Parts: sequence; C-alpha cells; structure tokens
Amino acid sequence: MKVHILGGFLGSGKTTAITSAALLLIEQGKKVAVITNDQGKYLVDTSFIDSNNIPSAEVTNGCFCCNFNSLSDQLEKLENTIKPDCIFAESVGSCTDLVATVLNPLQLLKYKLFDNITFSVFVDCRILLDYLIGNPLPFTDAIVYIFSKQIEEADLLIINKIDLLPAAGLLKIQELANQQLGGKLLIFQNTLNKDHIQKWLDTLESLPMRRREALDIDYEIYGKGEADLAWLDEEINIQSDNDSSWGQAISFIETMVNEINNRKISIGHLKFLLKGEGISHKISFTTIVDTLWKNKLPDLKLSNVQMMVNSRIAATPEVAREIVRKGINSISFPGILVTESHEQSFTPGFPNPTHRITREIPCCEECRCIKSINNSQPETCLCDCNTNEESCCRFQ
Ligand SMILES: Nc1nc2c(ncn2[C@@H]2O[C@H](COP(=O)(O)OP(=O)(O)O)[C@@H](O)[C@H]2O)c(=O)[nH]1
Ligand SMILES: [Mg+2]
Repeated sequence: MKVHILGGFLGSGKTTAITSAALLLIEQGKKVAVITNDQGKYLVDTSFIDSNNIPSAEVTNGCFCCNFNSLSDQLEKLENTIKPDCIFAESVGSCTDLVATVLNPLQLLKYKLFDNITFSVFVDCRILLDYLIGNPLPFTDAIVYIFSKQIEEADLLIINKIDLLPAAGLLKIQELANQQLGGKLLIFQNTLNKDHIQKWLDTLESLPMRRREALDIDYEIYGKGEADLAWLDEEINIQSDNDSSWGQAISFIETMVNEINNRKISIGHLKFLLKGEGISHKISFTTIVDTLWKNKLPDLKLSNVQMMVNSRIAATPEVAREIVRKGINSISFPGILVTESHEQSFTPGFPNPTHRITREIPCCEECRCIKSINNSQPETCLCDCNTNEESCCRFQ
C-alpha cells in the first residue's frame, strides 16, 4: 500500500485533486481510500468525498500531527478492511511541519503498513506568484509564516490552478519558481484537468521511498498563525413552503460572503455542502474569491436543503458566528424554517504534536530499527529492538 500525504494552504486544491485522482484510479481498477482531516467535527471535505462514493475515514478535531495515533489507527483500519492500493491523506490547510510530525513518525513507527509514503504540497499559483515577487499577502505575518514554511518543507510542490493565471503570469511564475525554489520537484497543474491529475499520479508512482529533512520552525509563530484563523462548523436545514430552499441557501451564502468582504476579513477557506433530494453540491470560497460563483450554480426548486458550513477565516470565533447569524437573519421569513444543529466555533489550539522526529540515527538497516530524537525528549529508540538490543541484526 502507498500513502500519499497532501499538505499546503487552505483552498489550494487538495480535496479536488484527491477526489479526481481517486476516481481516476478507481476507473483504472485500483482500490483507493481517503483520509480527511480538519479542526472541527462536521467536515465538508468528508461529505464531499463520500458523495463521490470514495471509501473514506476522517481524523477530526485537530490536525494529523496532534492526532497522530488517530491517523495511524485509521490507516490500519483501512488496510485491514478495504486493503487499498493507495490512501490519500489530506492534512489541515493551516498545518505545517508535517515532515517531522507526520511523515517521519509514520516512516519510522508504522513502516510495516506501506511500501511508500509520498508528500505533495499544494499551493495556489496566484498567491505563490505574489509571494515570490515579494508582494504582501492578505494575511497576518504569522499566517504568512505558515504559508512560507509549507513551501519550504515541500520536496514535491504542486503549483496549482494554473488555468486561473493569464499566459504572462504563468511564464512569470515558472521563471520565479525555477529561480527561487531550486531543489524541489515542481509541477505546474490545473487540477480540473484529468491529464494533469494523471501526470501528478505518474510522478507519485515514480518517487522512491525517501527520508526528509525536518523544518527549522518557531512554534510560537506557528501557533499564533493557527489561532489567527477561527474555525466554525455547523449544519443548517432550510425548509420552505414554496420550494425556494435552494435559492434561500444561495442567499444565505451570498450574505455571508458579502459580510466577510465588507468587514475586510481574509478567507482561508469557506466551504458549503448543499444537499437535497439526491443532489449534493460543494461551494467553496478561497482567499481570492471567485466573483462569478453564482453563475456556475444550478437553479433548483427544492422544499428542503441540508447545508453544512465549514468556515476558516481571519477573525475571532465570535465574529465568525456573527457572520453566520447575519446569513440566517437574511433568510428568516414567514414560510421559511431555518434549523441549526451542531454549531461550534473556536480558536484552534496551540499545535502540540504527538511526535516530532527531527533527526534519526539508523542502528540497523536490515530490521530498520532507528534511534530518533523526539522533540524535547531524550534520545529514544522507536523500535522494538531497544528493549533488547541483542535482537538487532547488528548484534548478531
Ligand atoms: N480553476 C481551478 N480551480 C481549482 C483548481 N483546484 C482546485 N480548485 C478550486 O479551488 C477550490 C478549493 O479547492 P479544495 O480542493 O477544496 O481546496 P483544499 O482546501 O486545498 O482542499 C474549489 O472551489 C476547487 O474547485 C484548479 O486547478 N483550477
Ligand atoms: Mg480540503
């Protein structure tokens, strides 16, 4: 089994790429599963993957790094039930330091589970272009720090959404990325194009198993960046007497987006999953808002729409809640019944990874036992042979 970990900023295209890749591989007769991950409990990404009939598991209530055991349990569970040829695992978009906290620990502690583990970092080419030119990004310094660390730790960087750049912009980013991001494998991708997805999959297939350098990172700034982006998730049911629930859902979304815009709040990722009468539709707003979003939607007459909201915006949880309230008020008319459930909003906690393996000292190539430096803990051996060094091939 192969495990493909995806990192990269909120809204950079990870779920879209995973869904498309999984469907392509399933079409080709492969068994595939997906692990989703986010700060809250009710995840739009999981519902979206499910609605595409792709087997999935999720790690909720925090990132892979802080829930490493849950991630490895899910990997094991999938291996024991579905036995997939490959698993795609998408990390939280505000997460970084994944090499030290997820890839190295998986590679050292769970190596029996898989033949290879790859790491793709996704980035929106338009934001990367500004970043490489040196233009300011619409985020606090701490969030920009996370963005920059994600790029730094990538060995395979997917420079995504190239279809949204004009030709001159594409040439410019190719030039700057090749100049400034030397040593990384770069793929310029349009994830909406199946051929590009196939090329990314071919690249993943060709990558050898490798050890990666852990980041040098300041957790105080990283923690502040996480906290600068409030999380909110909730489910809202809209019932109407005149089959206008779909239209009301769109009005609700529009009010929220306008309110965010009026308050000049930057969006990390604002996602909605709308369901009703066999229809499931994801609507996504990222840092650069697509102003034509409404034109791409179907016009449906539905009496009941179930809507899941996941919001990660540069504001406090109170403000995130106020914005949802504003949306709800905008559709509260006689004949429309709006019911909220599972609402939660919070400031994500300080990242506290289960493991942070920054350095390894191989002590046996054959049995792969490895002594590791686990963050702020004394040097420890992470394999069985530590309990009995005599059993290590090296001592025989
Ligand atoms: N035009 C275009 N849109 C994309 C591309 N990749 C992703 N998107 C859109 O970007 C938004 C965020 O994508 P998503 O996969 O949810 O991002 P994630 O937060 O990284 O998982 C969605 O509306 C996608 O349809 C791409 O290559 N081109
Ligand atoms: Mg996603």
